[in-house]
Amino acid sequence: MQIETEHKARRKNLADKLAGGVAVLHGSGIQTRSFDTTFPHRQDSNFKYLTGLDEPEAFLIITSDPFQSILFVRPKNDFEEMWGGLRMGVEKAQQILDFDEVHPIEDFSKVIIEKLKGSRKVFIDFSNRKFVTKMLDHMDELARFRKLKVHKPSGLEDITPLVGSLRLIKSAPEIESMRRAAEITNIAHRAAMAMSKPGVNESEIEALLEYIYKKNGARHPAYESIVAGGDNALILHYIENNRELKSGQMLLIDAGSEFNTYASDVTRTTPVDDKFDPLHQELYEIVLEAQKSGLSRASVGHTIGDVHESATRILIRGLLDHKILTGTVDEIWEKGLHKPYYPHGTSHWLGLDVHDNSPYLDDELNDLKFVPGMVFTIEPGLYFQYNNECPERYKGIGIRIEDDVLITDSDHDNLTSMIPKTVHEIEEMKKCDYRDFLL
Ligand SMILES: [Mn+2]
Repeated sequence: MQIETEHKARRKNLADKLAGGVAVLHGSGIQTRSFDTTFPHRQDSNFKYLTGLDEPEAFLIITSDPFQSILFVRPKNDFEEMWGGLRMGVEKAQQILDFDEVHPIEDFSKVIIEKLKGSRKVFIDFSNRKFVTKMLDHMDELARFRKLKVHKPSGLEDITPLVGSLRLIKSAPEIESMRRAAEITNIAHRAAMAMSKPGVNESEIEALLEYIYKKNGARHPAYESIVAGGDNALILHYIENNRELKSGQMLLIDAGSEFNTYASDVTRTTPVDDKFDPLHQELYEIVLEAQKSGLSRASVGHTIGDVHESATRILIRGLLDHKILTGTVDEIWEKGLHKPYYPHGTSHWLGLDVHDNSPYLDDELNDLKFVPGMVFTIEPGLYFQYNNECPERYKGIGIRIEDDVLITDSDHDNLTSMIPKTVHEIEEMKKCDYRDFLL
C-alpha cells in the first residue's frame, strides 16, 4: 500500500507541472525477437515510475484540472493467459492499485477523446513514434468537433523533461532498490574476478555474472554486459564477449544488475593473471586516483562538469608523467588534447535507466547542481588505441573504473564501494574460488 501511495504522489507531482494539460503514456509492448519469439518484456521507465505496473501494452492518462489518473490494462482472458501468462485484469487493478479509474485497453481510444476535451496541452513521449501517430489521430478526430464549445489541444509537448526532473531525486524506496542492485553486482564482480584466468572465455564470465544476478533476485542485467579481455577494452561498448582470455592481458568488465527495474552500472579492470603487470598497474593507479578525485567533488553544490574536470585533470597529469602528452595540464584540458586517450564523459545519471533519462542542464543551460537524492556514475578511463601517437608498449591497453554514487546531505554515499578496486583488494580477490559464489 505504501508503494502505491508513492506512485500516486509521483502522478500528482507530474500533474502539478502540466499547467492544466493532460499527460498520456503508453507502457512497453511485446517486442519481436524473431518471427514469433519475443524479447523479455521490460516496462517503459516513465510508465514504471508513475504506475509501478510491469504489465505490457498498458496506457495511463493523467489529467491536471482536476487531478485524476486513469489506467488501462489488458483484460482477463483464460485462453491468452494459458499461453502468455497471468494478467492482473481490470477488477484486481481497481482493487489493489490506487487509480481513479481502470479500464480495459480497448477502451483507451474512447476515453482519451473525452479527456482531451477542454485541454490545451497534451504531454507525451516523443520517442514512441507509433504512439505519437496514434495521439495525432485522436487530436485530429477531436478537431472535427468544431462547434463544440471546449478548448482543444493544438499540439503535443514532450513529457520526458517533466518526468525526468522528478526522477532525478530518488526516494527512500528507490534508493533501497538501487542498493540491492549494487549488492548483487558486487557478488557478480567478485565472482568474475575469481573466475578470470588465461584460457577462460569472455562468454563464460558473462554467463557467471548473469547466473549470480538471477540467483540473487535480479532477473536481468541493467544493460548488455561488457566483458572485454585485452584490447577488446578499446571498444567502449564491446558486447561480443566471445574471446579467450590470455596471460598478460587485463580484463575490463562493465556490468550491473537491474533490481526492481533499477540499474547498477559498475566497471572493474583486473589482471587476467594473478597479479597486475607493472605497466598495467602504473596506468591503473592513475585511473584510480582520477576516480578518487572525481569522488571528492561528489557533494551538494558541485556538478557533473566539476567531477569530469577534476578526474580528467588527474588523467592528464598521468599522461604527462608518462610523456604521452606534452605541455601543461591547463592547456591540455582547455584544448581537449587528452581526448584520444579519454574520449568519453565521466558521469551520467543512474536510476530506472542505466543512462537515466533526466535533464543535465537548468533553464539557463548551466549544469544542474547536485542535491541530496541524485544518483550518478563516476567512470574515468584511459585507452591507448593502435592509431594513437604513443609508444607501442601502451597500445592495446584499456582501463576504466566505475562506481555508483548517491548524493547525501553532508557528502555522498558510494553505493558500489564494496566491490574490490585497489590493486591489493583485486589481487586478494583473484585468490578466491568462483564456485564459492554459486552456493
Ligand atoms: Mn556507466
